[in-house]
Amino acid sequence: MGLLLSKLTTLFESFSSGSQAKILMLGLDSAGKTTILYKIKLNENVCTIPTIGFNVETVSPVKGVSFTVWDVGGQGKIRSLWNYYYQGTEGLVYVVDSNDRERMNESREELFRILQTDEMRGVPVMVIANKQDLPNVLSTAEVAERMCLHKLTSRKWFIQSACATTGEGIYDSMQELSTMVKEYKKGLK
Ligand code: G3D
Ligand code: MG
Repeated sequence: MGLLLSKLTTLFESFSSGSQAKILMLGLDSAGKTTILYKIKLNENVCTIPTIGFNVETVSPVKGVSFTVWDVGGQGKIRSLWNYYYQGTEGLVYVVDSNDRERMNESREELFRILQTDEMRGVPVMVIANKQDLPNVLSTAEVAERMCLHKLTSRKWFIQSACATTGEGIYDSMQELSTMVKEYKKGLK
């Protein structure tokens, strides 16, 4: 087991503090979600459930933490199905391709649309500014600005720069997410 995975195992043990934590990881296609999922998976069971135009990837709970992943954007008719997966979510990881200037607006619109739903009220958001290894990408601060993250006032949020292919920034993002989720769960009690 690599260093990242062993650190994550320890983190996830404390993450859910003995109970479950349900995390969604969303973003436009090609943002890097599947790459991240494989970096953080602690077992071999990434399972893809294909439905028409809508592939959901899940990692069964590892140390009590489960991840559910799909591509957002497009697919008008499919959206109503998403609500089912929103229920009980305790943290959102939203992955952005820092190199995809053209779709930054679309990515922002999708994020805000997701967060508007009742099920996602107050749920903390970890934005991952991914692909920071590529030349001439938007900086993390620029991604935050283009994504209008300052408008997220009724929930905790954090932005982390990352390179999913090397794993850089992934542990830090999970640590910050863990802190936010614990705080959120305390507030629900
Ligand atoms: P998705 O699941 O959000 O759709 P993927 O995205 O994880 O499938 O990643 C899409 C492509 O981006 C993949 O390339 C993947 O290797 C690449 N990628 C993911 N993260 C990074 C990163 O941090 N830096 C760079 N340079 N590339 C990244 P392919 O070529 O396999 O389609
Ligand atoms: Mg994918």
